[in-house]
Amino acid sequence: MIIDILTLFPNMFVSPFAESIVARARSRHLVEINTVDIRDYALDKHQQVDDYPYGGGAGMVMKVDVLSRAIASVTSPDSRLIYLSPQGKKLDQAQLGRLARESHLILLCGHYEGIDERIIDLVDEELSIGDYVLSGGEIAAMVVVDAVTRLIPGVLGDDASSQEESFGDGLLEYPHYTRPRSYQGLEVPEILLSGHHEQIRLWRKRLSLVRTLLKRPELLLEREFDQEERSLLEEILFNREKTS
Ligand code: 4GX
Repeated sequence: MIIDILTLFPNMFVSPFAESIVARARSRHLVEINTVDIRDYALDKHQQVDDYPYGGGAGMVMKVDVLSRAIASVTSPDSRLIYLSPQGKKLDQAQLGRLARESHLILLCGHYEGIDERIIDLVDEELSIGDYVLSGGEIAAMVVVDAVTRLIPGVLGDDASSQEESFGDGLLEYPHYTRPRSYQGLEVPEILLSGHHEQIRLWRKRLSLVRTLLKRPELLLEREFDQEERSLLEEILFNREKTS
């Protein structure tokens, strides 16, 4: 996948994408991440990228001609242009799964009061990372790149680690433990030391269900349950042994 990021602050992306999983995915050529400095497409002698809003009011608006040239410089037949904004559809793991199947994403980072509305006509989709106001789209773009990259086939180990964890299957993660077995009187649950893989799997599934029920019950409404999960939920809710 190719990801082009259009920004006035390309330096902001250097270290976040030079570390950890994203850096490794880049060096293995599983993802190519480029930043484009929008200011390079301001052609006047002051390299002006923003201007006063028509109609008056506070703040500045990013200029349509500058943005349009910056976008054209990276557009390809299969690129998808995404504008990060609080007015967008809320990002979730399902949206990310969809983005991870694209071959070329262009992320447009707005600043000031936003972009000239005429650019919205060129945008394929508007995405929000949450209902709060950032000072620019850069950090939102970093969130998208990080969360999409780890879904690209081959980026994580070939185990089920991207699917198994929180939200991958619509439930919160079960608790994890590593050595030492006993720490200041706090013990690792006995079942995890037992070597009974099937019982461990069921214990983990039960704890995922309990956690989700207690911490994020609304997630359960968006999810279907298989027979095993129904039986575990019944056991959790009514303290009964599993029936069917
Ligand atoms: N999820 N921001 C966009 C510029 C802006 C201002 C007004 C449209 C209208 C954000 C978010 C976010 C800050 C990025 C304002 N655009 N982006 N920027 N929440 O808060 O994605």
